[in-house]
Amino acid sequence: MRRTRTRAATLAAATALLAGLAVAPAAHAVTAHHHAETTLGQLAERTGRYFGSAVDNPELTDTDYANLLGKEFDATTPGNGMKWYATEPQRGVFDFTAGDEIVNYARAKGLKVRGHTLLWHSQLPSWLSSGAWTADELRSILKNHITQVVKHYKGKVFAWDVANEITNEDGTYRENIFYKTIGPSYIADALRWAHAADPKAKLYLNDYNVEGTGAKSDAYYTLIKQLKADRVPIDGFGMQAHLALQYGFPYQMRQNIQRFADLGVDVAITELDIRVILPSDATKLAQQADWYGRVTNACLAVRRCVGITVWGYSDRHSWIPSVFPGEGAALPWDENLVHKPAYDAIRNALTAAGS
Ligand code: 9MR
Repeated sequence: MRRTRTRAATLAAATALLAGLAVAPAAHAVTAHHHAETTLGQLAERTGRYFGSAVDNPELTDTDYANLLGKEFDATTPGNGMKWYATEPQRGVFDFTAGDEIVNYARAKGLKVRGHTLLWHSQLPSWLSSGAWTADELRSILKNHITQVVKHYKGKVFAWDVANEITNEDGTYRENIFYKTIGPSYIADALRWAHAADPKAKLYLNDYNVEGTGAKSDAYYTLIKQLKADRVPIDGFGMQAHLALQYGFPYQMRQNIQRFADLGVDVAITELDIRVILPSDATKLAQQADWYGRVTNACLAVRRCVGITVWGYSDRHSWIPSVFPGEGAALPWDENLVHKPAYDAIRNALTAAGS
């Protein structure tokens, strides 16, 4: 919206003057209106992308937080609600309460939902992680889990992180329970089972420390190339992007996104946050803003980078302080739901790309 005054605004200002009121508040209201009109989600949509935020179930009871999330974003990912411990707490007994709660919230707010995650080494129910399974048993457990969960959310989840964090930093396969019991074939099978359960859902592999070029992203490049050659249904690569100022910006991020796109898959930034060593200050927040802008621009530069999701949007709710004591302030809004410089950097990048 341009800031030129409409005839109606001029008339309103004149009326206000006549009524003895100051004009300044009216000008302020125009600015506020301008912000209310274009959300990050809408700006992303103008570029053919989405801009999402993760949400964890308990956060839905934080009304201000849930309302702002629903207004500003056009996509969401459950932080925990669709993980194995939540969806199949006992063998063959499924519980979709937490995931459904987020899907229903998302529907009410008009957000689309990324599903996270069908298979991960972490947050498994103890019946599964402590069991001694043969390869055949575990294969059928995995197949049933994926089939039930993906069928339940068919048409409600547009993309799934099918396999999460399946490689080590050096690019070798992570020795999770599935790898140790079944071997590496579990990855292609998981993708095939998910595809059979919902042929329209976009199926992703997802990991951290893969935003730049290096041994770990090289391993995914080789794996996805092979999966494509074998005609395994793989649609996308998720780069979590849990970044930290003290470790430097990912090396050649745009080129890295591009090389995956060139394999014929989509790329998504799935769990973006950029933590700082506390206390944060203006210098750190400025650098953080620069990085948020760079990540956004790296995605915007590649046609097949389809969207960005922040892992929560406010420092009020973040996984970081409990996992990395002394670090945090990683998100574009502060604890009071006030924008930080990072918000403006994202907004500016999206605006420039969409105009
Ligand atoms: O945000 C999630 C947090 O609430 C959980 O305690 C944590 C458990 O490991 O998982 C967090 O989300 C993770 C995501 O599922 C996978 N990538 C790393 C995320 C941060 O740990």
